[in-house]
Amino acid sequence: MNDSQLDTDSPVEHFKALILYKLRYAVGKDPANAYEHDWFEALALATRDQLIDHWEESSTQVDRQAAKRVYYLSLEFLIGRLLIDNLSNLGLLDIARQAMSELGVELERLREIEPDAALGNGGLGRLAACFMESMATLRLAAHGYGIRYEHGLFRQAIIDGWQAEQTETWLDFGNPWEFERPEVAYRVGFGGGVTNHELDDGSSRQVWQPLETVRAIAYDTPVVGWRGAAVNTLRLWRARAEENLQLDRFNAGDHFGAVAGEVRAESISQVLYPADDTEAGQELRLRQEYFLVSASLQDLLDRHMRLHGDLQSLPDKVAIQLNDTHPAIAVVEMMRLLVDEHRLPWEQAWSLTVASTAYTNHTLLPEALESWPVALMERLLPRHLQIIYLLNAEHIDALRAKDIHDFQLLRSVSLIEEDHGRRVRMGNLAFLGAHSINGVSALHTRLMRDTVFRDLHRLYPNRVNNKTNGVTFRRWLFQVNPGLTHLLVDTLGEAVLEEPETALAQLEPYAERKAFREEYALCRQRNKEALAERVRLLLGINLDTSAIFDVHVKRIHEYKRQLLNLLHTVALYQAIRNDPTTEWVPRVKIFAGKAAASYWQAKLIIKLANDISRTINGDPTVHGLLKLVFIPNYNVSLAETIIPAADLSEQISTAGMEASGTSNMKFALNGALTIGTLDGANVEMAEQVGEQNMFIFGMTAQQVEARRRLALDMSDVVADSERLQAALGAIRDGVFSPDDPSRYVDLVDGLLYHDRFMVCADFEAYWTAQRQVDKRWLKPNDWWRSAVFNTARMGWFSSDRTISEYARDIWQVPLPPRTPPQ
Ligand code: DL6
Repeated sequence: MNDSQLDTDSPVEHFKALILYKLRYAVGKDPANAYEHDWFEALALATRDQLIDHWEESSTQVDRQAAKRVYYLSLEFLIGRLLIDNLSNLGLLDIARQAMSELGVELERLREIEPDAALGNGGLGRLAACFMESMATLRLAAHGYGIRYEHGLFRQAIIDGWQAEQTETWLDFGNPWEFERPEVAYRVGFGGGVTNHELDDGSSRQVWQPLETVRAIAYDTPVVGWRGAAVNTLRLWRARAEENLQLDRFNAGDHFGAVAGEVRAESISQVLYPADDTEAGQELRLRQEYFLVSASLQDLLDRHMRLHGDLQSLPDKVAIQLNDTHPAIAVVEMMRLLVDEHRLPWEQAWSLTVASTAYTNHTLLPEALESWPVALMERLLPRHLQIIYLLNAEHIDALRAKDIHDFQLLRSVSLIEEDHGRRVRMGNLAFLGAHSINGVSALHTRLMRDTVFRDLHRLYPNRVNNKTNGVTFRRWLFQVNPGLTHLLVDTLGEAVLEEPETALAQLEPYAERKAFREEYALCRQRNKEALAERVRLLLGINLDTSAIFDVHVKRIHEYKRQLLNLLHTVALYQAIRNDPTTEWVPRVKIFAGKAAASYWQAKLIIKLANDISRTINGDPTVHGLLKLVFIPNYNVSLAETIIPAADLSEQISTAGMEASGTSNMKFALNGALTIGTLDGANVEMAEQVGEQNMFIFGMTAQQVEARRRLALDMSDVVADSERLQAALGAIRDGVFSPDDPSRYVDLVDGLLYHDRFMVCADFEAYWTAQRQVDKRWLKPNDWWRSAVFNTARMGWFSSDRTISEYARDIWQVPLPPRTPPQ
């Protein structure tokens, strides 16, 4: 379509014409026959068109300035839906709404049609998505590299109270945001052997001859910043076989065998996080990690050579950030590419690698610290194992040369774990190969220095640094809470939209104004009604929106202590039943979250939540006072409805175990009060909003450590609390599971005698804090004052702040000045 066909002064008319054009010529439909999905696609394509010129300009400008680029390598990008994100960042939301409405289609309906791109498990993947948006907003030249999983995180169905995993199919109707780039393809090898080639100059060279090669094909999605500031690229790789169909085998009648290679190759990008409780699952996971890393490094080195022509400048032009250890094999692959392919001397290759690479740690949980069996690595990546051995030998020799001979220390900093079968430690590898190792909250970083990386930190004291997480306010305030955003803009002006980090602080005095508090509470009431409606449609349960919405949504994990909240629910239920005449404060307990498919205990916790829900919700004695709902299939979109509707945010992990948390920030930003432990970023939230505006309870990380050393048997603690005894007793005796009375015997015994997560130990403190919640709720002025304060003080938790710190301290990339909106 040429411009004259679109020549109209009205932006709405113009956009309408674009949509109709896409509907006709890209989707192949006319308005009379278009389904809602056709309209969604036409709108998405019309929106994407608005990004292209800017995308081109952003990248040309970076090339022209020969600027440094950030490469964010992550096995996960939990993107969610993109339609509203893109429209809103482009400033087209109202125009699109009006255009669609004039075409007879509600934008809200189309929003719901878009599938969630669930290419991540939880906080780590969502952080990567927030970072991508912030980097574009800050006009920092960045590429995200990930895998284009055919199937994202499983859909959770709740069947008879149990979690059932169902295949997620986000690509069923295609993906209008991406561009397939079949011309951008790299070969990634696996298996085979390494041979030593003597060269004419007397030196030798190792040559890896893989047994199998897979092609990585690029799919690019533009990521636009706020007000269209810049458009960056999220490049996701899809695995394809070298040869799609072995025609000779097919023609010989071996129809399945003819496609076996294709299936094997493509399995790499089939599923996010394949279950790794089998050897085959572990192998596939390592194949995924290496596949992402190899394709991405080949791509970035190609770009670097094309633009700069030499490898010496690599650290000046390239900053590689490893999102956890999942892509840590990058350190070794970079060495392989520089030494074997580009023929750089080993020492030089190593210093370029370290200077270009940085690593973010996201967990201290021993079971989540990756290590790979040496035998698997040898079979799959023989050249990489050689390089790891060489690096390790140099590393240990260098320490000995410095007169460090402490056997325990050498053992602990080695790249190879010798104790439980020989394994390659990916955390140590990432530490050694990076110039910066950062934690994601102040407490987490301190614990990293004191625990997992204690010895490596002593050897390299300047590497560990902290970068407390943040979230993008564009999505987690403006989009999810338009009512509150309008109120903020009416009150504080447009600055809230441009620089919320600073503007929100101006809200503080309004916490003292009753009229403002009432308006604020009204916005939140509307959000609660929207959530209640959603729950009614999903579960057929009516929620009382005047009750406290007490929300615990996140992955189900023992350290996140959904069990502590369930014990509180049972204790409250018993207390109400024992004394129905007391003026109880009505509560709705809202749970949501997925358990890893092979994590039995977490799945049992889901079942328990559903068992308790059935009993409580069916008991007339507590009617109107207590309800529990478990909302199935927690994902980004559901979070977008739940978070702005929460009154109370449950952030109650065992202190020392949650690296940071990011939902804690989203809830507080939207005005929920936090009940939480001094864990992860809760600590810094308490510093920002003041403990008087939160409900902090429980043991500190230090106390947890001390209690663990003392004993995990909690008989003494339980003996001291009748309430806890009664709650545990009811669960153990099958009050909530009459169909299988012994279902929870082991679970309760675990809490009693081996309470690794301090559920019993923190119970009384939690109960007391919950009663403080009730008291504050009964004083609406106090409650809403605290809520407004939470919103006002959350500016620091913007991912723009976090990214600015990464840029300044780790990547050393200057940020362009922020431009005022056009
Ligand atoms: O840093 C993002 C996010 C933190 O907010 C959570 O506290 C932390 O649990 C999560 N870590 C992971 C680690 N998984 N692995 N490996 O998801 O990171």
